[in-house]
Amino acid sequence: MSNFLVLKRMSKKNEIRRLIEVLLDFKGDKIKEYCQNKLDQGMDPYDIFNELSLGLDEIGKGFEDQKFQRYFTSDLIVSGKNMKKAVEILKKYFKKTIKTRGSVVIGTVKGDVHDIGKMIFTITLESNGFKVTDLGVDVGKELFIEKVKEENPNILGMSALLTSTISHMGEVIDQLEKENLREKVKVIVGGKALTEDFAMKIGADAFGKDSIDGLRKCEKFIEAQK
Ligand code: B12
Repeated sequence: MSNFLVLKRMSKKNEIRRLIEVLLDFKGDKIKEYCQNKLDQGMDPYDIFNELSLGLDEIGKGFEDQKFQRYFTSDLIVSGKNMKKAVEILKKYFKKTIKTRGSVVIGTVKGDVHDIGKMIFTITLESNGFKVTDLGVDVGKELFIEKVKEENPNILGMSALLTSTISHMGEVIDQLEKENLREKVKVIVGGKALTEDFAMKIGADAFGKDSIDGLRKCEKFIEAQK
């Protein structure tokens, strides 16, 4: 391997190590400093989320590793808290559009409490003119249906990060059909545990691989409804 490649790999490793250090800082001071430094350097807030997500991925992998578990539930908790702090700090830097383009009801499905990705998707939608009603986490099909009836949104969004909870998305879609609501609302799903294939199999209208992809698909729905 050339010296250049070795150096590049080393600096990437160091960057990830630094991200993990920031995400696992128990006091939560380093994340504020990190976000402020990146903003001062002129980095886009969305790119800061993406960079931090690389660190979360590493922590996730180290948690999952059966042979050599490097991270534990406590690390998931601390990194989750720090990532939420980053969301709070960075959300005010997203530009706002005044004109409302459409409405979205969103939630993380039953049994699942992961909400960072959903929050980032929500901020992305809101800063691009969507009115979003966030139902929170661990949302059962009854509440999704009730809110679709009550708010008549253009789009229903569901998030899931656990392979054990993704099936609930299909149950919500089935219930929409049973109650003759399916034609009235577009359904978009997302979250780490999902694939495009799965989304199509359960009858969703779209899968968002990340929040920008999700936004583009929501924009298409609104365009098509005009
Ligand atoms: C932080 C974290 C936690 C925190 C969550 C804090 C919080 N408030 O969200 C806590 C500590 C609570 C937690 C708990 C658990 N976790 Co956890 N967690 C993570 C971790 C490290 C990061 C998740 C995250 O926020 N990623 C960053 C965001 C930005 O990414 P994202 O969610 O994928 O979102 C992006 C896109 O997917 C998309 N998106 C997301 N939602 C939606 C929705 C729509 C509609 C659209 C369009 C797009 C979209 O946009 C986002 C931005 O681009 C992941 C590892 C990982 N890398 O994912 C494990 C991970 C998800 N957890 C895991 C596990 C196993 C658990 C626990 C079961 C652990 C345990 N034994 O207790 C519990 C389950 C609790 C529960 N019932 O939900 C596993 C899941 C494995 C699986 N496939 O099922 C993972 C993958 C770790 C691993 N590799 O093993 N966790």
